[in-house]
Formats: sequence, C-alpha cells, structure tokens
Amino acid sequence: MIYGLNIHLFFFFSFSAADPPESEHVAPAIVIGPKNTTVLVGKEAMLECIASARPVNGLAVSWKRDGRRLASGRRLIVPAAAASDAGLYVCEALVSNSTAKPVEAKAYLTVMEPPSMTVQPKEKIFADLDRNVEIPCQASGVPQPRIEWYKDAVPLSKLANARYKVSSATGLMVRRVQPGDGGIFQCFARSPAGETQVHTELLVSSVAPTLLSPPSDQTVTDGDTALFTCQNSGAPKPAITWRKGSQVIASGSVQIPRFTLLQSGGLQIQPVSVQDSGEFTCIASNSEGTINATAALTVWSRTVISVPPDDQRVIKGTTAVLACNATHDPRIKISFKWDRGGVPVMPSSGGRVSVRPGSLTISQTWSGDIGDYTCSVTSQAGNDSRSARLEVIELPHSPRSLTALLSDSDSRSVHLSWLRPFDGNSPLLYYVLELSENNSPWKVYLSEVDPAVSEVLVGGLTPARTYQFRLCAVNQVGRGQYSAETQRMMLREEAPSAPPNNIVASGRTNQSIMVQWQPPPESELNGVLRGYVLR
Ligand SMILES: *[C@@H]1O[C@H](CO)[C@@H](O)[C@H](O)[C@H]1NC(C)=O
Ligand SMILES: *[C@@H]1O[C@H](CO)[C@@H](O)[C@H](O)[C@H]1NC(C)=O
Ligand SMILES: *[C@@H]1O[C@H](CO)[C@@H](O)[C@H](O)[C@H]1NC(C)=O
Ligand SMILES: *[C@@H]1O[C@H](CO)[C@@H](O)[C@H](O)[C@H]1NC(C)=O
Ligand SMILES: *[C@@H]1O[C@H](CO)[C@@H](O)[C@H](O)[C@H]1NC(C)=O
Ligand SMILES: CC(=O)N[C@H]1CO[C@H](CO)[C@@H](O)[C@@H]1O
Repeated sequence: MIYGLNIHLFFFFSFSAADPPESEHVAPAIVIGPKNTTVLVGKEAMLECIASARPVNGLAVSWKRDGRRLASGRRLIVPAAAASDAGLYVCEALVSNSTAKPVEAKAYLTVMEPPSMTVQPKEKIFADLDRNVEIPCQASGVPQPRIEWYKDAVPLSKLANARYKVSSATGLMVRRVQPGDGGIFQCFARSPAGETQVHTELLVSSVAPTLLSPPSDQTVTDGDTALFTCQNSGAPKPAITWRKGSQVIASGSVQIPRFTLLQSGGLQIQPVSVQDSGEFTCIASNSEGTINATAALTVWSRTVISVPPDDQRVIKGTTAVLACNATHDPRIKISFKWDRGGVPVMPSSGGRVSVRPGSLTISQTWSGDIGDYTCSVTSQAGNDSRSARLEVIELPHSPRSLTALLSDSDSRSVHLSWLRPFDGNSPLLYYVLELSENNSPWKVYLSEVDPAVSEVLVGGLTPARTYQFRLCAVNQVGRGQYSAETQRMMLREEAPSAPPNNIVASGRTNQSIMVQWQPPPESELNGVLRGYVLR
C-alpha cells in the first residue's frame, strides 16, 4: 500500500522588496528532489519531494510510477516494501489554473532481499572414490548474492585444489574424489542485504568392482573387428586386465598391437585373425576386490573365391565352361550365383545353360551368350565376386559386292573392291584373293591382303587372257566363305612382248633361202598371233 501524507505545500521562501507582488505567478520548481533509496524488503520506504511556486495555494505535488498516479503530497511512504515496489518513481509539481508547465524529479527505489537458498545439499553426501561428485548450492536475493565455499572452515580459495570446480549456476563439483576430500563443506550466500549458509558432510566410500555388462560370446569373420564389453563400476575405479588363457593381452601397462583396451573397460580386436579364437577374460580389480568374467571368441575364416572364372573365347556352337569355386569356413554354408551384366543367369529348361557348384556351363554357344559374367558367393563369413568375359567367335562372313574394273593406268592390272564382312566377333587377320585365268582352276593370287583395306590393285596379269576373282576373310577361327566370283573379264590384246625364237636361214637353191623360226613363247604372245613380218 502506498499513500501520500496530506501535509504537502511545504514552502520556504522569504519576501523582500525586490520580490514581485503576490499577485504575480512564479512557475513551479522542485527545490529538493527525491533521492535514490534502497530498503530491505518488508521495511518502510519514504521518498520526499519539496517544491515551490506562486501562488502557493495553487501548488500541487504528486507521485507517479510507470505513468500511473500513485498519491499526492510531499512524501511518498511505502510501509512494507515488496520486490514489486522497486522501480522509478516520479515526483511532479504543478500550479493549478496556471499556464506554467509542471516540473518533475525522479528517483529509484531499490528493494533489497536478503539471500535465501534455492537449492541446497543434503546433510550427508556419499561419494565413491574416483567418481565425480556435485554438492549443489544455489541462492537468490536482491542483489544476487555471492556464493563462497569453505571446507572444514577454510575458504576454498585458500585450498587452491584444481579438482574443486565452483559454478555459480549449480554448486561445487569435486572431481575424482580422493579420501582426503571427506569433511564439512559450507556454502555461504552473501550480499549487502545479508548472508545465509548451508553445510553438508562429504563421506568418501570405496566399493568392490562389479560388472555392469560382462563380455558375451562373439562370432566374427577373419579380418573384421571383435568387441568385448566389460563395463564395470567400483570405487576406486577398477583397473581392467584382459587375458587370453594365461596371457595378459591388454591392461593399463600391457599394449599389444591389434588388442585395444577401451576406456569403458571393453576389448577391441582389430583385425581379428583365425588364431585369435579362444576364451577371453576381463578382470576388474581395486583395493576392495577383484571380479572376472569370460567369453569365447569364434573366428570364421573368410569366404573367398579361390578359382575365379577366366576370360574365354569359344567358337560358336561349342560349349563354354566358366569356373568359380570358393574356399570357406567348414562351419558355414555358402551359395553361388551368376549374373550377366547384372541380370541373373537362370539355368535353361533345355539344359543348354546349367549352373553347378564350381562352374557355369553353356553349350551350343551363340553370339547372344557374349557378355560379362559375374560369379558371386554369399555367406555369413563374407561375400566375394569375380567377373570374366565370354566371347563367342565364328568364321568371318564372305566379303560382299566384290567388283573388278580394268585399270585405266595399267593395262595389266585390275582394280578390285569389296565391302568389309562381319568379322565373326574376332578381328580379321587378312584376306585371301584367288583368281582363275582362262577358266583354269582357282589359285591363290594374294595370300595375305591387309584386313584394313577394302580395295586392291591386282597387277602382273597377262594381256588377252580372261580373269575371274574371288575373296575370303580369315580370322582366328579360320577361313570364311568365298565371296561371289566376279564376272569373267578379258584384258586387252597387246603386241607380243618377245621376238620369235631360233630364227635360222639356209640356202635351198641357187635362187631361194629357207628361213625357219619358232614363235615367241605363248605367255608373250599377248593375243592371237596374226602373222610375222620378215625382213
Ligand atoms: C539513481 O539511480 C539511477 C539508476 O540506478 C541512476 O541512473 C541515477 O544516476 C541515480 N541518481 C543519483 C542521484 O544517484
Ligand atoms: C480555478 O479556476 C476555476 C474556474 O476557472 C475556479 O472555479 C477555481 O476556484 C480556481 N481554483 C483556484 C485554486 O484558483
Ligand atoms: C575368476 O574368478 C573365479 C572366482 O569367481 C576364480 O576362481 C578364478 O580364478 C578367476 N579367474 C581369473 C583368471 O582371475
Ligand atoms: C571347390 O573347392 C573345394 C575346396 O577348395 C573342393 O573341395 C571342391 O572339390 C571344389 N569344387 C569344384 C567343383 O572344383
Ligand atoms: C553378403 O551378401 C548378402 C546377400 O546379398 C547380404 O545380405 C550381406 O549383407 C552381405 N554380407 C556382407 C558382409 O557384405
Ligand atoms: C645362173 C645359174 O647357174 N643358173 C643355173 C641354176 O641351176 C639350173 C639347174 O638346176 C641351171 O639350169 C641354171 O643354169
């Protein structure tokens, strides 16, 4: 409750000859403004404001807070200040029926609250050795009290113990409790409004180890990671030792590659090998006792493809066999699967394609069987897959559109051209060109024509003879069919290229000479012999 005392209109000014007549107006002024005031909660607070003006009977002093009018009068009294009364108070002086502006003065009222504990520790706190313990202590008040800690009546600031962490938000944290931490802890909350304190007794205890999650039996595949748990509790914190049989494999002081003692007390083995199979024991011990637990490790040897399929080229119509065998742990089952380019290979009903453990057999192969075949083996102890390419090859087809033209530049040459045939899925090695001269049987004329060309100039022919040509392509499989033979064509006649042979002249009579000779060889005639010129 706030109310104004009605003894306002306190004024003190004196009159002199220089003073203006009483009828004149003097604007209101605040002579002594209110002062910033601090009171304890529940006590009386008083703000005072002294103003002057003329005419004095028009002067009114009033109080406002947050724009709300509270009371009028020189003094504002708050009989029992509450926290909600704190704030800015405004004293306003005005002269009624005057045009003079009201004047204001301001002051803050601060309501202090003595410290009080909001969170406090229990009377006794039990802490396990080596564990962290928190002693809660929080206080509130206005102004916010300072928290100060004492241990056995000595300020913590004097002890300078790095394991003692004071937080104003929570309390005191004692890390890794030691036997010497036992004692009385006092928490003081102090402010100008007063002080309060609480205390607690910290009791340090030790506990024999227990296993919260003992190790369980593990089965892992060679090369993977094995993890045994050995989550434990105890005070002081138990020391963990792992043994395999009688051999210590991991502890605070023993470190062996692949075996890692985890912070949690667990054991990690990475990578696991088949020889690691056996029993592992976790031993937790501290000053109060020792406990152990044992679990077995089973290591499967990893499934791997031992006989992978090989790339193959088979001749069309023959049987292709793609091998695939795997080694695996005898204790597990494995299964094989084949696919071609990601599509599963299914055994065909007619038995042309059959899948047996260790192989894929395809009989009566054709070009539709060409592809990348993948053998996949799946098992609990690992998966593996290997691929191979199957090519089905056949004889090349016959060259098409073989044409022969007489050469313009060389009367004894023929220009041949053709279209490249299907190569039978195996690169062409060469072409074989045959000709038949004057209807005689076919004979090889060019035995290794570059497979890259599709035309050739056949030279060295004989004029006036007839010729026919045919061509076949050869690949790894063999010699393909001959092309259709060309039309029979005749080379132009030419003058004999050799003279007659063995010309002999002898006198027969006293008036005549006998001249005898042999004609030029047949191959040099270059046409039908029409006669001789004798000179
Ligand atoms: C009163 O308190 C307010 C706020 O706390 C401050 O700004 C002001 O200066 C104080 N006045 C006096 C006269 O001390
Ligand atoms: C103020 O003026 C009103 C009329 O305007 C009058 O009734 C009243 O008495 C005056 N008050 C004072 C204090 O002079
Ligand atoms: C494990 O504890 C048992 C008794 O609980 C004890 O007989 C045994 O010797 C211990 N083994 C090891 C390796 O400490
Ligand atoms: C596959 O390999 C295993 C052992 O590695 C062998 O016993 C088996 O006979 C083989 N199978 C075939 C089909 O080769
Ligand atoms: C092996 O393959 C199976 C089936 O595809 C799959 O479920 C399993 O996760 C695979 N195992 C590994 C270790 O990749
Ligand atoms: C010129 C010459 O001696 N002519 C003789 C050629 O031989 C015949 C007989 O064989 C003679 O009769 C010619 O006198």
